[in-house]
Amino acid sequence: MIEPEVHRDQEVWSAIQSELQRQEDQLELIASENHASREVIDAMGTVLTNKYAEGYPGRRYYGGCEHVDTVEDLARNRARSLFGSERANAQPHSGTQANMGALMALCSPRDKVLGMSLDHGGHLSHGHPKNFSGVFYDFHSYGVNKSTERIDMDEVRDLARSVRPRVLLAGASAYSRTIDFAAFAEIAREVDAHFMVDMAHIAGLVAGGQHPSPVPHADVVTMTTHKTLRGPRGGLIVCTKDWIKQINSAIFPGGQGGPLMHVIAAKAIALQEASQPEFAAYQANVVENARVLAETLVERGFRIVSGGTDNHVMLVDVGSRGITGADAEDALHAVDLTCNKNLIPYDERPPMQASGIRLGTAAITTRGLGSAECARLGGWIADVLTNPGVASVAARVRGEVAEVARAFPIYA
Ligand code: DSN
Repeated sequence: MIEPEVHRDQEVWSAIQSELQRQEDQLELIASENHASREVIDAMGTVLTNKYAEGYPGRRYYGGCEHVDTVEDLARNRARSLFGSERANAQPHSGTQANMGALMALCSPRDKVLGMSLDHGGHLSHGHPKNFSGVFYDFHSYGVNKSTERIDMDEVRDLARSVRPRVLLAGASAYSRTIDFAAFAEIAREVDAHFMVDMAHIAGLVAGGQHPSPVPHADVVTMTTHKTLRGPRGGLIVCTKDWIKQINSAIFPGGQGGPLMHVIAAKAIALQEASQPEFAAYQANVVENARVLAETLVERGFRIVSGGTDNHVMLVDVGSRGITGADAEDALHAVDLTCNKNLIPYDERPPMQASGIRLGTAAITTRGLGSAECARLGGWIADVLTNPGVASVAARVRGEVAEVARAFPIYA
C-alpha cells in the first residue's frame, strides 16, 4: 500500500476531519445514510482512481486493465451471488444513473412508465418533471391509499390496466411497509409491461433476509450501495440474462463513460461483507430498532404514517402536532440528531416545509445502538418536538445524545 503522506491541503483536510467529528458526535437518522467500514473507505482512496477502463472486463477500450478486470469481476460475481441474480452490472455511479440505465434498456423515450409518486414516497428518478425520467419518459404515478397509507395493489392494478405502461416500476425512498413484489410482477405480466424494481433503500434488508427479494420477480433491479447495504456511494444493477446486454450498453456507452474502479473495488468489499452472518444479524437489529423507535414515538402521541414500520424507515407526522417538518429537522439538528423533513402522503404543506420527518435506523445500528438506546432516542425526539424553543430541554437532550454518541464510536 502507499503510505499516507502528510496532507498539504489543510483547507480540504480540515473540513474532512470536521465531517468525521460531526458523524461521531451526531446520531445519524437520515434513512438513506450509513457508516461504511474502514475497508470500504480505504478502497476508495487507492490508485484504482487513476485507471480508465471504459468497457467491461475482457472488452475494454484501454490497455492495462488486467487488475481492474479482476476487481470488477469480483464485484459482479459477488452481487450475483448475494442477490441470487443471473447477471449484474457494478458500474452505475449512483442510484439515479442505475435507473437511467434500466429505463434506457427497458423502454424508449416517451414510452409510458408507471411508478410511485414522489409525494407519496417515490423517488426523483421515478418521473419527477425536472429529472431525466420525467423529461424523457411519459411517467404515470400510483400513490398510497388515503386511509391505510399503504400501497393498494388493487389500485395499482386498475391504474396499470388503464395506463398500459411499457414499464411497471416498484420501489420507494420513503415507504415503511413491505412491498409485495410478487403482486407487482403479476400486474406487470397482465398488462404486458416489463417489471423494474428500485430497491435502493432496502437492498441491505433484502441481502440480510429482512425483506422479500424482488430478484425472482423482476426483469431488472436497481439499487444504491451506500444505504442499508452499507457500501460506498454508488449504484448497482442486477437482472436476468435476457436483459444484461441492453443494461450493459445502456450504462456504457449509454449514460456513462469510464467506470469508477476505486468505487467498484469498494462495492466488491461491501458485497462480501453483506454476505456474512453478522450482516444478517445487523439487518435484523436495524428492523427491530426501527420498530422500537416507532412504538416509542406512538406512545408519546406522535402519528407514524401507516401506523408503523416493517423496515428501517418511518415517516413521523409532526404537522399534526403543530410543527412543520422543516422546523422539526432544525430542532433535532440543534440537539445533534440528524434527520430530514419529508412530505407525508396527501401533505398540504410545500416540500420545503413538509408535515413530516423521515427517520431511519441503519446508521445508528451500525454504530451499535440497540433497542434500549432506541427507546431513549424516541423519548428525546418527543421531548424536543413537544417543547420547541425550550432551552433547558434542548440542553439536557443534547447532553444525553453526546453521552450515547461517545459510548458508541463509529471508527474508533
Ligand atoms: N436521496 C436519497 C434518499 O434520501 O432517499 C434517495 O436517492
